[in-house]
Formats: sequence, structure tokens, C-alpha cells
Amino acid sequence: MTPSSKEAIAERLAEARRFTLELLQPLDDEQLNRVYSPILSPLAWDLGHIANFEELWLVQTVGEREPLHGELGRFYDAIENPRKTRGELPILRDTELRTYLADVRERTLEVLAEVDIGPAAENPLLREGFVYEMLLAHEQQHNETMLQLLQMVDGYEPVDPELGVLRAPEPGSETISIAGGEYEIGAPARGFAYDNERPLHSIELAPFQIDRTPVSNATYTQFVEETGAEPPLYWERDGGGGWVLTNMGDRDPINPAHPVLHVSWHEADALARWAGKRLPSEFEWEAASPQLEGTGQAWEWTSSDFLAYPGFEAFPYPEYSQVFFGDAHKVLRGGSWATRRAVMRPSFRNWDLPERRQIFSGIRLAADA
Ligand code: AVJ
Ligand code: FE
Repeated sequence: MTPSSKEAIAERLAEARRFTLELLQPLDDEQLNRVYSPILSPLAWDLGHIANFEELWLVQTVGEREPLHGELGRFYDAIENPRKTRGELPILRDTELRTYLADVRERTLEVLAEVDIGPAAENPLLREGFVYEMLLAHEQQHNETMLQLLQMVDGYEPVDPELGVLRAPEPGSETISIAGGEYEIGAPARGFAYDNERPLHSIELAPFQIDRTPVSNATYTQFVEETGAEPPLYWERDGGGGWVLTNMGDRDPINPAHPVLHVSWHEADALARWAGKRLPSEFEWEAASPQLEGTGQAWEWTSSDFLAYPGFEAFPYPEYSQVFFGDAHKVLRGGSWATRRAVMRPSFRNWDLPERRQIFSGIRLAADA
């Protein structure tokens, strides 16, 4: 990856912000402040957190400036403030919030003009623009969190009518055979990646099979009807034996050809067993990724716990990855329709609790060869 020039970075930061503000454009301040779910932040918190993260890294840390609002940052700390508490915090709201976003950005650009972001920069945060890439990724990942919440807002309609429109993958249930052997897993040392994707290392895999396309709504419906399993989040019976999707207050019939979304890891695992298959490990997924079609609409649950790769080093802060390592979280791979394309790469590791369904999570099936 060629590191971006300062002009290119400034333009990409502006583009990310335009996207964030466009997502929220149809909403009023009351909707931004409202708590819709104990497992999701009010949108005003996400927005303030995006600006505060920018201030913390690009203005305070890199630019050695004092914060604009004193101790405010502690209310935007994701670890200190669990999601269910965020509606009550003394965070910025309404006009003050929008002013803060703009003021931070002004200072960010001022600092950007001063710093050395070349390959020989002394500060590893700045070297090849790492911290700017991290900022972009952070804002874009919060766009997806915001879209999770926006599914719960009755009558929400994105400004971009293409956002959220799914494609039916090519029909058929073709399975690909992947040879056993050594596979390189993770991100190379150069270029932006999160600490949890490093170091690059090799893994020995036994031969396996993996479906070319993710599990469809048709298959999931059959699983629900046969086993009495819970339907995915946002599915309701239409009264005539079919199902409708109820996100954003809609009642559209489900499209059987679309990939299923909003299922938990437990449900994904149960469906795999019902189908006589299993979930792929995250390493199998990564090894197969050049051959997978129909990715980028639903995150794909894997059988893997979110663990450190051998030789892992936390960078630039342990609260991004390290504090989540262990057997509590399962890894998802790929990306969903709500994931901005710049965030997606074969080595990217997403994770969540196995009972969670508010994320845009789907299923791909694998089997031993
Ligand atoms: C990688 C999606 C699990 O939302 O907790 C955002 C991304 N980290 N801000 C999360 C993240 C810090 C993270 N996930
Ligand atoms: Fe964050």
C-alpha cells in the first residue's frame, strides 16, 4: 500500500465525515439522544466518541494540544462506560456536539500540516500515516455501529437509497474444496492493519470444504420451520405462513435468495449442525477467502475464539484488541453491507459475544474434506 499524501489524508477524513453526517441527516436531535437499546449507544454518543477519539489521537497525542473540553473524554471512553449507561452521561448534545466535531477537525488539519508522516518518521504512530489510517477505520467502524442502531429507528430512510440493498448471490449450493497445507495468516508488517491481525504467521490446515455463498434466508426459514429455532432478529410472521422484515419499521417480505442476517453465533452453529456441516475456523475462512463469492453483505461467524496470534504486541493501545482476547468472544470474518469497503480485508478480524444478533451477522458453512 502506498502511503497517502497529506492532501489525500485530509480528503479521506472529509469523505468519512460526510458519510457519517449523511447517515444521521434524516434524524432530529431527540432521535440522536434517544436510547433505543441497552446494547447500543445513543447516536449522539457514537458521534461525540468519533470526535473525541480524533481529538485524543490526532490533536492531543500527536499534536500535543490540550483537550477542548477538559475531562469530557472520560465519558467517551468505551471501556469505562458500558453501552447501557451511555444515555445518562453528561456528553455533548445538539449544537454543542456539532461544534465540537468541527473544532476538533480544524485542529486535526492544523496538526496534520506540522507532522512528518514519512516512512522514516520517528514516532511509530505517525510512520506511514498509521494514526490517520486508524482514525479513518475507527470512524468507519462506528458508522456500522450506528447502522445497527438505525435498524431500530422506525421510518428511518438512508439518504443514499442504495444503502442496505442486498444482492442475491448466484443460485446453487456449490462447495469449494480447499487443499490442506501451510497457509499464511494475518497482515504483513507494512501497511495499515490492527494489532490483532499481526504478526503474519503460518498455520497448518487439514483439507476442508467451504460453501461458495453464505446461507440464504430460504435455508434459514427451512431450519426454523423444521426445528422450531428462533427466527433471526427483525423477522416476524406475516400471518399467512411467510415472514416479513421489520427493521426500520418496515414490513417487507423476506427475499429467500438473500443471505440471512442478524443471527447469533449459537444459531449459526446450530444451523450448521442441522445442515450436517460446521462453521469454518477463522483461519480456514482466511485461507479460502480468495475463492469466496458473495462476501461483503453479511459478516460470517467462525468457530474461532478471539485470541492473540503468537507474538502479538498491543499497538497502539491495549483497549482495541487485547482486553477482548479470550473465550468470551467469537470471531466474524468478511464484512456486511453496512461495512465501508475500506475496512474490509482478508485479514480483518471482527468479534462479538456469541449471543449477539444486532450486528449484521450471517453464516457460511464448511465441512471436513
Ligand atoms: C471491532 C467492531 C468489535 O465496536 O467494539 C470501535 C470496533 N473499537 N471503537 C467495537 C471499535 C473501538 C469494535 N469491533
Ligand atoms: Fe470506538
